[in-house]
Amino acid sequence: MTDESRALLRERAAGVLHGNDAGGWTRASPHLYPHQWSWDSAFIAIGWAHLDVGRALFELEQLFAAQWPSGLVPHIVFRAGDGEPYFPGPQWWDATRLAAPGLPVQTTGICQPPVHALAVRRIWELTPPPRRPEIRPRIQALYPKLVKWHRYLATQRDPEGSGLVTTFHPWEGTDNSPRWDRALARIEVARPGPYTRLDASQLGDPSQRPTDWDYDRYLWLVGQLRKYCYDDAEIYRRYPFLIKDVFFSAILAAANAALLDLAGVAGAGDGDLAEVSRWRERGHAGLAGRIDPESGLCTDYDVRTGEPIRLRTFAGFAPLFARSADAGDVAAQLRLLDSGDFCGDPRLRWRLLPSTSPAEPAFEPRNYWRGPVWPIISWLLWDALIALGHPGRAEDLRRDALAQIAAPGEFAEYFEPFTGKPLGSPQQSWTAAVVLDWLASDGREAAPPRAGR
Ligand code: 9WN
Repeated sequence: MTDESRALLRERAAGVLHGNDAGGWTRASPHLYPHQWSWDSAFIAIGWAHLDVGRALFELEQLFAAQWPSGLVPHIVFRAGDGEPYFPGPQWWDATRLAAPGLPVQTTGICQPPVHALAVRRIWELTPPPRRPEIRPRIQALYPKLVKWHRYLATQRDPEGSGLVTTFHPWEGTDNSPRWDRALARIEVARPGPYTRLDASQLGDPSQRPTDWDYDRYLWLVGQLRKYCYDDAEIYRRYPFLIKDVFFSAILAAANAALLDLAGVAGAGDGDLAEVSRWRERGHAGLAGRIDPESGLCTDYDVRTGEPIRLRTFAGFAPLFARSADAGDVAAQLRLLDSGDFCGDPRLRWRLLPSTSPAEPAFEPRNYWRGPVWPIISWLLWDALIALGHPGRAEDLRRDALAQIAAPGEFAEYFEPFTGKPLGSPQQSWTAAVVLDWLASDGREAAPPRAGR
């Protein structure tokens, strides 16, 4: 890319964030997702950090203002007015009344991968020295909330102490990933009541979105969560969809490492540090124990049936996303990453990790989490490859990821892996945010360990 085209791309990415800025929080996308989403906010904050570190931190402060007393950070904070509809809206969840009555805003009652501590670490790295006196106390105020959030995941979502987080709903990150198909298929009668979807018509192409079969089950599960008043223990006893999600768990392990890196800045106490270190170690051990000896991929498992979920998806690289300490595991995973089942498939337009392997029978190149490439997943992998000491592979990834977005010139939600066609929502905030970070990261691959005082 020429300097001129990079400058133009940067300007346009910044324009997407400004365009979606609702004043202190950012819409995940202008029409399809008009509210504040949890892990979107974390990536968005990384993008804002390149424009204004104070604004970046405010994004997360706003999100954590909706944190539940249990520590859960809800997956959506419903901040847009009635004029900007999203389905399913707050009435489907009734979550704050049932589980967090003091909250000033309506939220859903599930959560998403905890990318937030990674974002805070990046914000601090990008804070120019003159602004540190202003930013440091704000990070100090946010830090205990991050610890509380991670504690919720490490305890309420892992009563077994396995190091692996149990997810309660496909909407806890990667909606229609084939990883959930079997667990959803076990739900025989899913009558959530009448409803009208908005997503498929808004996008104009239902083939890029989950099916009605999926939505029936998503909404029925929301009804079950409501019935159990979002009580984690009760859900664990009675609810049908409980998955040990290795990708979610990997992000928690990486985020725990980020909290440890931020300890000096935040003035963290010894008790917190010992606890966070324990969660991180337990996370690494839990993931190592889920590597399938045959495929080398990390496997989720279904808590209800005890069955492993053996599918070739991006989540199989959880030890990489977690920045595993085991060099042997990392080397084996890197070989798999560039094998013909993943980035080495010669049909790929760019050598980027697809959400589902083209070799997997469930693969669909245009359908959401069942095949397309997601820039935020590329970002997480890139960030992990740097931390793991693989600058060359990280740099190739960054170059391809930028080219994928620059070619059509669209900040799409996801991309068709063979043609590079932009799919899903245009002007997706988190896509613009990771572009801003990539564009500013020349030479970052060679950087020494990050986030000092
Ligand atoms: C449901 C906002 C969100 C992302 C999710 C992505 C998609 C929502 C939807 O959009 O999910 O939460 O309506 O499809 O799957 O990861 O946070 O960008």
